[in-house]
Amino acid sequence: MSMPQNDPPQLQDAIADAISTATRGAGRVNILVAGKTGVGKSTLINAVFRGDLARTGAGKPVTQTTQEFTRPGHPLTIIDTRGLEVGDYERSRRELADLIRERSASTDQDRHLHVAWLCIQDSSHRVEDAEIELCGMLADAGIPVVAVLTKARKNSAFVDEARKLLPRASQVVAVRALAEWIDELDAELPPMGLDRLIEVTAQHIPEAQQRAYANALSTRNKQALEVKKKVHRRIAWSDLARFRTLEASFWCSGGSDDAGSQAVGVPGWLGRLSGGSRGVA
Ligand SMILES: Nc1nc2c(ncn2[C@@H]2O[C@H](COP(=O)(O)OP(=O)(O)OP(=O)(O)O)[C@@H](O)[C@H]2O)c(=O)[nH]1
Ligand SMILES: [Mg+2]
Repeated sequence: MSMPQNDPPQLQDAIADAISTATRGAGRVNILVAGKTGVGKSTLINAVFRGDLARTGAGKPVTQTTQEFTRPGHPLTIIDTRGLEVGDYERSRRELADLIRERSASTDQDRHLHVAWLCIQDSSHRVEDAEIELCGMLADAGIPVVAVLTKARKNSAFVDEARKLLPRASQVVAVRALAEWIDELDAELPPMGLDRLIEVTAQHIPEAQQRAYANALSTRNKQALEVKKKVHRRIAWSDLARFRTLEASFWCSGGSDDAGSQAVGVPGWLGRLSGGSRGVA
């Protein structure tokens, strides 16, 4: 396990202030953190919260299930997800898709996802199809995506390339969550980019909240419409069955009793469809 130890105090204050400003009076804000395994998602969360909340580590994948982190006094939740792994990509993708769908449709606004941090290791110098697909999946759900180039060096040359490769990402930000000792320079590079990450995230929050709310509303409306359609279909079939019974008895009785439809309550539209004019609506 590792934790950020060398954040300068002014950076810590800037992060705390930016989070407070971003979330003030805005209800809960939920940020989803996703990306390949080992790119530094959990380390980034610890850096933002200045704590040792999420388990991190080298070697094998660490974060196995979705975990939520909040900091007392801040209406911000960061959701750490299982890393996308080459061998098990389908499972991670499905879990993320389910999470996005369930959160987007939630009637509880506090569960909506407002911004996503798609983490890509800066030194990889490449964006994989899985990351492009994930970015599209998030953008399709109306969630603004900030591509975060992790473990980055200052003035990363990859930022511009990543912008081109991820046109659906709203922003690309390079960060270094941990201070790093560089032998060649005989110096320590301090953490960087965290304040910028919070700043660009904050810019998206008001719009993201409105959009998340609108999405949930439209999903609920769609669901309500589906229920309505099903009920209508059910009514139509049962009416038709009753109409057939009525029609059979009408012809059996010599075809003269036109009051029969009223007795069994055939709806007007069905009566009109069948050529009758006396349906009871
Ligand atoms: N030098 C340096 N190392 C980092 C940085 N961020 C993360 N790491 C290291 O990268 C390794 C993986 O970090 P994690 O945060 O566990 O990565 P993850 O994306 O959460 O990985 P999974 O949980 O397996 O998906 C750890 O050894 C971290 O210490 C950084 O900014 N600089
Ligand atoms: Mg992790």
